[in-house]
Amino acid sequence: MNAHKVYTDYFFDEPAFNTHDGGYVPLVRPEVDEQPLNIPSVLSPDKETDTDMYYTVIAQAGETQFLPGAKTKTWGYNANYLGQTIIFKKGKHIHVTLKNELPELTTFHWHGLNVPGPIIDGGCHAPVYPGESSEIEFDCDQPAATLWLHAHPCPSTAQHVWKGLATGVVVQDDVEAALPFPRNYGVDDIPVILQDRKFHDDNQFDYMADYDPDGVQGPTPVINGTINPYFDVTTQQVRLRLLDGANRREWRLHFSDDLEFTQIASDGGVLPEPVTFTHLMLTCAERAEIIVDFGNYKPGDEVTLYSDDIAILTFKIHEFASNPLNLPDHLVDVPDPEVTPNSQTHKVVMSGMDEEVALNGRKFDMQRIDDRQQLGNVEVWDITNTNDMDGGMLHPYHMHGTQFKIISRNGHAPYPNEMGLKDTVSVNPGEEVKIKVWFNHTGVFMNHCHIIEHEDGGMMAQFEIFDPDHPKTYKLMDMDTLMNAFAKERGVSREDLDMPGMDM
Ligand SMILES: [Cu+2]
Repeated sequence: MNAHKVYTDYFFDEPAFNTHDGGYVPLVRPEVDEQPLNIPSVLSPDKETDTDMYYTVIAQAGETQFLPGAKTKTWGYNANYLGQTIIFKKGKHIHVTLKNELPELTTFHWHGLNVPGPIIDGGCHAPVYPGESSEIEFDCDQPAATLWLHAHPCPSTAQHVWKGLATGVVVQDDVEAALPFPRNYGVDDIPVILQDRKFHDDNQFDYMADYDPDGVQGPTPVINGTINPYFDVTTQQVRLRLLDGANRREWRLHFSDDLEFTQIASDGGVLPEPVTFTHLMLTCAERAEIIVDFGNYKPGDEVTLYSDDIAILTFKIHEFASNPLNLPDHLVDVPDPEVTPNSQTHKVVMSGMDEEVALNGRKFDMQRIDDRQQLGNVEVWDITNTNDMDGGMLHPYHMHGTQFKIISRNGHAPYPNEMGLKDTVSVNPGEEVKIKVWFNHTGVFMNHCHIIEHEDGGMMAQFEIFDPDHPKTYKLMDMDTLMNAFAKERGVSREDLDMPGMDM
């Protein structure tokens, strides 16, 4: 890399940080022994041919030893908490059996995957009932990226994710494989899933006790499901696939010694150019792949990753061979298609806090299609955050089924690490973000704030991507069916369902 600029601030408006929220829960470093960072194992395919890959993903209940003493009751994918990392190769036809071994319905949403909606996408229209399974298949046809799988059963997404239903999904392709990035999984290429939790009596989660309509937080950092984790560094460069998997929390990341690090990828894949930072903020659902170069450290040294001023992950330096970071100035060509002439501009207004949150002034309705875009078109979506109460709050805006390009923030260029593909963009209070959106598939998809309690609270809408030559009708799930199923599965009356948020 040439002499380059090093960015030393978080870009976002400081008054809008979640620390200013009345209900903000500061992180506290837990007073327990250090644990080795959990590295999720890779999900093995059930079967593999030259063209096709077959997997089984099981949503299951289990117990996790987070803290000394009692184990915590948790949920996960092929694991007790979080899940195994799922690796898809671009160009393959993927078959997944989705199995629900939980006591209640859930859905399997592929966050960031360009697949048809609404069933394969796995939003609220695709419940898998307890003891049942369903089969999906799709072509993996998008650039290498760090995506994720999480539950999305409205309006219980937040509770399902809080219990552990989230895991990393990695897409690999030949373009990324040719770049000089670390890619030895578990050694110099590791997922870092950032979450926070509160532990109650007997080390259990108690989502309802912690409920806050602006997003549930806990004081304890939980990284890949590990409390107070450390990672043994045995290579000069380590690639971290950071995912903000928290319901609400923003992570303001920086290392001890203000160590510089280089972002190489965002939500949808590799950035056109590497960007060097000392400080990086991630908001809910965003991903950033960074490379950390430990070349200035010697065996026995420790490097700490902080969020604000709380240590969340320690890197213990061991002997390694010299291998300085040497990235090209240009990494990949990012698709940037022209906006379709005379196409409409879609308006999305995010407003409110607490129970008042809304999208375009309305609450989510599972049977209402709020917007439409023609397949093949590239159209502008104009996302505004009107929320300036008490300084307002950031809303991370997510669209299912696509990776988009950010055009501008309040008429100015996007942040330097927003030049690649994104599926989630955080919008400052009072800001208007224009994005360019196109799709590979038809379907009904959801768009929403990714503070998960806000989406459960109705800050969500639906749009249809249609092909005029092949019109489709969709049988959409309705809230009554879902709520009655939840009530039956939980053995309570519908009025007693602990589902805050959306008007039901
Ligand atoms: Cu929000």
